[in-house]
Amino acid sequence: MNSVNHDNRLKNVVDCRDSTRRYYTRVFWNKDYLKNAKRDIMIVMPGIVEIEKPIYNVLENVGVVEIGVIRLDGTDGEIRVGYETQNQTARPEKDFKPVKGELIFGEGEIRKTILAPIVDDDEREPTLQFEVHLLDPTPGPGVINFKGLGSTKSTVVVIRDDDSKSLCFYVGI
Ligand SMILES: [Ca+2]
Ligand SMILES: [Ca+2]
Repeated sequence: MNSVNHDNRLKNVVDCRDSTRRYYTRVFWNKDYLKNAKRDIMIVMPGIVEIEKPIYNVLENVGVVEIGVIRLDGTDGEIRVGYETQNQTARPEKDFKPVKGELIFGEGEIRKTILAPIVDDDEREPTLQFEVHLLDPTPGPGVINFKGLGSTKSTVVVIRDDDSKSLCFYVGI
């Protein structure tokens, strides 16, 4: 249970768990504020946001990797989250196109996608990888108690080469 002092309309904010062990939040408004309010209890559940899978395995010729970003444990109000690719063994522009941006989840929206283009070449290469990170989770106007990112804050995109079959080895007798 957490007391909240930064907003004098609020009496209390209580973190709860439902039968599926998901968190939600009940917000109790002050009586003074409630003189003109219709309900004495509002449930405000902006949820959390995280990447759908911790790893994406793709072939080099996939074209574009579609990375799911999901909103869990509530869909009240608008929330925003930034994203950015981070190089590892995969080289920007040569192996993948770096992307960076912001996703906006409107009220009720539970899934967005990040599109990360993969570069197909004719070279034989080892398996390469890069990461996609979520950053700067931000509640929209009027949204309180946004818990930000869930446990899967980043993902690894593993790119397998598709050119090795063009290499032939002949063993002479
Ligand atoms: Ca190729
Ligand atoms: Ca290749």
